Amino acid sequence: MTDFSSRTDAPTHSGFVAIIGKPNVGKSTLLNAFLGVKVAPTSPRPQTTRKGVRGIYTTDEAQLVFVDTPGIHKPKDAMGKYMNQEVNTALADVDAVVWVVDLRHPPTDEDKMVARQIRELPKPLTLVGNKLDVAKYPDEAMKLYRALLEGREELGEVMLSAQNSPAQVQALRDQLITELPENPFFFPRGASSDQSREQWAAEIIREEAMKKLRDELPYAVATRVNTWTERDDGLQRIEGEIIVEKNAHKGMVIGAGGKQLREIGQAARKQLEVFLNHKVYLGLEVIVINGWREDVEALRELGYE
Ligand SMILES: Nc1nc2c(ncn2[C@@H]2O[C@H](COP(=O)(O)OP(=O)(O)OP(=O)(O)O)[C@@H](O)[C@H]2O)c(=O)[nH]1
Ligand SMILES: [Mg+2]
Repeated sequence: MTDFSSRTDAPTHSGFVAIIGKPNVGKSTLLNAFLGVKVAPTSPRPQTTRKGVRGIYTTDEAQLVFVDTPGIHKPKDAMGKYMNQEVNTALADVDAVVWVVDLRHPPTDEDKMVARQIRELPKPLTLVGNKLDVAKYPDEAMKLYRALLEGREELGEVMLSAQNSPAQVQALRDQLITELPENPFFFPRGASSDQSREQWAAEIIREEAMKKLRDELPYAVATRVNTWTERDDGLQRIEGEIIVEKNAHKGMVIGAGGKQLREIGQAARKQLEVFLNHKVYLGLEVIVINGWREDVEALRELGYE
């Protein structure tokens, strides 16, 4: 393992913390808030995150690597199985775990599934009650979530809003840093994520597609960025694909007169321009890979491996 920590002689601390929970509770929003940078896609739809993305926060002496994970759920297809597998891998690899719950509601069966997976895990665990800004009975809800971990000792606990309470999010991050083991850094100091820029841009495109599409379509879509070139004047020329699983979906994504595809492209381009601080040309094409969600080979080809 390369040691990137040779800036001072002081011992460095670093480690991995998984952010887990059922779909849609705000895990990716919390990851982005921890870092102050948009690393992961977020959307009002459950099962937005598909792959365990690492987001990296580095100080002079410490490096905290968060692993954002897909929401734990009952899988319906090969994609869903892959997603739950990503959570299991993350749980096995990390030094500590943050369990995010939605304080607006009492626990559901999915929360119970999550609790069963982590209750006896011999790793530091923090229960994060999220969406405090919109919860009517946060204390009561928190009590019910806590009860799912009965018998579990040394539980960290905090209620916050990943979206609206940066001070609490930073306090939690700083607390997690104090618990890191002594280690060299795993990533270079400047890195904010383990994704390539192409993977990151593909996720932004997928986020916008998921927000715009209806019914089953958001789940039938994958995205990929194939080429990215920079012009002399700084313009970023990005060519991407939206992959659907059957021919009939193609027109539904493109929309009448190409309107919907144009809207997805415009929204994604705007986000990319904000984060890259450059003008972006985004070319999008819709292609069909038959039944990709059920096809392990196709999943691998699309980066879900
Ligand atoms: N009001 C409010 N909304 C939030 C908060 N945190 C997240 N959300 C919203 O909750 C929705 C889901 O957020 P995500 O971060 O995508 O949730 P997730 O847990 O990563 O979801 P999956 O990847 O699908 O498992 C989005 O619409 C967010 O804007 C919060 O603190 N308050
Ligand atoms: Mg997510």
